[in-house]
Amino acid sequence: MKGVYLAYDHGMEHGPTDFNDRNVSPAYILDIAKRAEVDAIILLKGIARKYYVKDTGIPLILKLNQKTRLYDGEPIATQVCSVKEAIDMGASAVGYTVYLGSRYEHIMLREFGRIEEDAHKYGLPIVMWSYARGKSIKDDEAPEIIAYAARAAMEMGADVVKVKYPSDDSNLGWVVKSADTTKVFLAGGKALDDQNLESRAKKAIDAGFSGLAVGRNIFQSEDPVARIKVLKEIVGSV
Ligand code: FBP
Repeated sequence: MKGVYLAYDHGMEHGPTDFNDRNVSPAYILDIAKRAEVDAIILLKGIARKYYVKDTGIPLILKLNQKTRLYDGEPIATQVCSVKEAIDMGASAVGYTVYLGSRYEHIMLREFGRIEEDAHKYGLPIVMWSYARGKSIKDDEAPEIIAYAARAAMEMGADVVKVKYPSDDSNLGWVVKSADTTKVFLAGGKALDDQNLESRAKKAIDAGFSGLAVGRNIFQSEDPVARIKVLKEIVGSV
């Protein structure tokens, strides 16, 4: 479960504004994943069904819920794919975003709970994107909020939790401790230069994070394969 995961669910989450002529193509992303030997690729079902080939040996994490950014109310992402369908597409794990603190968190928590039961029944790990967001959240990057997000994922039965980097990184170890045995992965966010990305990755790994699940910082880079390889060295998944 240690590693660098390549996330590519942005086309629906943000719209194609994150893409250029090259990385708008799922085939380009799958090729990067293969050449760089990423530890997993994260896709929605539409792309997985058309482009994912299990024989390449890259594990698939199928994201089961999603939203667009066209609606500007309190955040909610609902289920769009079942665990069974994910398994039929060759998934090794499933993923689900919960916006903790949203007015609709109860809907996502309930849905996550059902999916977690299903996934574990079939022997599949489940990854929670645990993001505090909505009107009640004053600072979604405050260290105590990130630790809370990690803890909530553990208590909900997630095997892996993906969290944002906190605005104050002096106690990243507390995030890991709060998650107990749930593996903590770092989300990427907007594009950072090499130095910043590597420094964040090193600090997180030193504090006990198990890896990174990164999108834009890879596919928007000039040399995505090289970038993944550097991150894999830092994580220790080479
Ligand atoms: P990035 O590394 O590009 O931030 O991707 C990670 C991710 O969690 C994606 O899976 C998701 O689409 C995106 O971030 C959501 O970003 P945000 O919540 O900031 O809109």
